[in-house]
Amino acid sequence: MGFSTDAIHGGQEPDLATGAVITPIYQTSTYAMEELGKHKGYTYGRTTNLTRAAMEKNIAILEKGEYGIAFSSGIAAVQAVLSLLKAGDNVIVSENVYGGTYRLFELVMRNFGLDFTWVDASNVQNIEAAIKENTKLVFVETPTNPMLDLTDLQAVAAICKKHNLISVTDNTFMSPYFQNPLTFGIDISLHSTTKYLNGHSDIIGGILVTSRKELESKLRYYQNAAGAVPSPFDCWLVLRSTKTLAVRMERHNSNATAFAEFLFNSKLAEKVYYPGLPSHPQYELAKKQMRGFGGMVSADFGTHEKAKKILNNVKIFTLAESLGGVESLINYPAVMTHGSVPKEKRDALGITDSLIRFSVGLEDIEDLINDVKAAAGE
Ligand code: P1T
Repeated sequence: MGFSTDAIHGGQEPDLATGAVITPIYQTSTYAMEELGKHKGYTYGRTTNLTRAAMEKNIAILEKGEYGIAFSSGIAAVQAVLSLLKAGDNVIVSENVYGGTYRLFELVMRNFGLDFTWVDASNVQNIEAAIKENTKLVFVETPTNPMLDLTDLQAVAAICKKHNLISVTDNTFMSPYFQNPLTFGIDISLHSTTKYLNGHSDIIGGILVTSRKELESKLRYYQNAAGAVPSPFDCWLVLRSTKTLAVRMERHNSNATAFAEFLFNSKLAEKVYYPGLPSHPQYELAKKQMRGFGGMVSADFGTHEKAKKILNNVKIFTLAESLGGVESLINYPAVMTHGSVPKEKRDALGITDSLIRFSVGLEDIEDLINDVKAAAGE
């Protein structure tokens, strides 16, 4: 089936009780047993919920995987990945990831005996060179938040297979519409469903997708054991939203491409980061492993004053954390999304005091461009 057909129908059968075309919100914490030990496959809401199961299957299909395991936030999904490890294990991570992922790894999970090695994963040789005896997992975000660096997924999967490591990709920025890590041999694809999958800035959620049964069993066990599950209503909102994922992503992509070209050509910004610009150092890789370039654009405006002027004066872009919604957001990574990353590390990555990240939404592109022009005083 094509992507949109799967998005609209995948994982969703008319309701068994009534024939309702739309999967109902099974807003229940528990299920009646017919007699001791006899039930319909549903026992307790944390363990199983039909709305959640439909959403998990739907996204698994879109990611070309077998199993979806949903969590109450993207970060809870990242945490769940770490449950596959034990104290003393090492994880190799792309050095630029969402600031909350950095915070969880370095400032929380290191205290539990996990070891993290940060590498520039835009060159996969750095990953192979970093492998130690205790390395068990490789975690890459591609494109990265907020620098939009890419990692060659096929190469990462090959390295992980050779060294018997679990490979994980945070695919949040691309959504399953533009990139499917499992098709390159990656073991687990991760999403903050808060972003493009839900797309309307009204829930917090996360999901892991895998085709490896033994990983699914462990992650499913952890989902119930640790209990960071999404509510039935939130699952229903995501399920409703994936139906329009294809049309939304097409528009995010065309708007962001036009927006990045405007920033690049107008010389308003000193540097523009967008994988769809031929000037992006990994443009060829972008065309190889992604079917589009997404809706995220970052730009360095040279001075903090110029960046601040834009951040404080835009009218259509909203100054806020998050991304991937229908409305355009503007973010200042140095103190917002990446405030937990030490300044020296931020500077080395390019997350300067003059960097702005744009989540380009679905508004009319002329309005978005004019908004930034006016805010910059041009
Ligand atoms: O916010 P939450 O649903 O917990 O997702 C965490 C997360 C994981 N991975 C990536 C790539 C992300 O961007 C995020 C969350 N990011 C933001 C809130 C942000 O503004 O970048």
